[in-house]
Amino acid sequence: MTEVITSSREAILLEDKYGAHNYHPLPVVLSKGEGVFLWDVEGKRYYDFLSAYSAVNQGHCHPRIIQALTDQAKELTLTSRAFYNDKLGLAEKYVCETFGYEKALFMNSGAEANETAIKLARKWGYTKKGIPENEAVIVAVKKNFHGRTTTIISASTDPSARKGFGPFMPGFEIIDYDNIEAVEKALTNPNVCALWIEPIQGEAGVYVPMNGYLKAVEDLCRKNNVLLMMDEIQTGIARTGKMLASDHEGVRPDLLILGKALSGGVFPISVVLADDPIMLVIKPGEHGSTFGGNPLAAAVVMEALQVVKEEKLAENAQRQGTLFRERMQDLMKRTDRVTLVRGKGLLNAIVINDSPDSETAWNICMDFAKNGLLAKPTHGNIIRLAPPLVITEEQIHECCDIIEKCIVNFKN
Ligand code: IF1
Repeated sequence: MTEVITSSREAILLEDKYGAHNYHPLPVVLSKGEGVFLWDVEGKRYYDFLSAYSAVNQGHCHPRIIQALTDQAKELTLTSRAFYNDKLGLAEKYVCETFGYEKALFMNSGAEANETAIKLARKWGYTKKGIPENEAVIVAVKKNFHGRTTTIISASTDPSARKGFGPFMPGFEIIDYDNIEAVEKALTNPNVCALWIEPIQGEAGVYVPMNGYLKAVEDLCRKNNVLLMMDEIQTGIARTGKMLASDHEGVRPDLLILGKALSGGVFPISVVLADDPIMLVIKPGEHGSTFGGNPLAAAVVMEALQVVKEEKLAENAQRQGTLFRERMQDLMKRTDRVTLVRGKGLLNAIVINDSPDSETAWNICMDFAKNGLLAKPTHGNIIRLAPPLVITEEQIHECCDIIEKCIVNFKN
């Protein structure tokens, strides 16, 4: 590499000219990260309140994770699954013991892990539940976000995720989220093999279902012999104040789907966890991936999860999250610009007093950036606020001061 980027403007022009236009980023060009902080190419420091959509829960460039990565990178990075490697089994054991399952199947992206869960659920439906071939139905919910593949967007209700990308994969039924009766009704169809949900809907604007919803859903799945397929890609790994968001209600999914912070944001690692009667329906040759379960990923996963446990990041997310929401409640008393704060642990959102197709949330995020804090709107009137879980109480206060100042002074 000979060319070096020296200004934000240069980097933005370059991406604009040579990169596909599938994103509309905030105009900030980052070149360094450490813990809760990011720096742009001009050297300006920011608090990161996106955490790469909850992939860097452990903080940017966590020294232990980077050490594990570089140590392993010098030994062996990839063998493919045509051969065994000396790290994969250790990582499988570690994730199984951490989350309480009998088997693990590693993939790379979150979308791939969801695809894997879909295949497991369908195959289980045919071989164990006795659903007639090609008739399995997976029940999904409105406003879900599970990834970008053509199968996954077939279950999406977001026009911008779907429009122009059909034809779509059949076999999904879409019901209302946070509605127990809708689940009750949908699961009476004997061809349903799985119910597919996020315990908190991230993309929908950090939508937290009512207390007891997840437990009721789990009970209905058991009663109807339907697999509970839980996408904890964004909510898992301590983000919401417990290792899993499902833990808040003592729910144990049949298929647990994890990604993002499983690697501490170092590179894509995802996994599906299940017990033997489900996982073993897939036989050799029926599913896989060149990179899934590579020794580099195995080393990184173990270290990334150890960091979460040893640094007690779930407990910290719980504590700082409560403090954060208290500060936002105070802010709501002082301005009508913020109408709602919601979330669990350090996965939170504030709702801005404007329409979903306004640019207010975007403009507020631009002010945040000017004042040294990076966050991203989801829809025109919702701002997701999700710092790395290593954030301290003092830093939360400092960040709430920035947020407060920007919102109180904001002018359309
Ligand atoms: C993008 C959203 C967040 C996810 C859940 C699966 C995946 C994701 C619950 C797929 C990914 C990301 C992808 C990112 C934006 C982001 C996102 F706004 F689009 F919805 F976080 F809220 N399940 N979420 O949240 O994982 O294949 O990307 O590894 O730019 O698409 P992936």
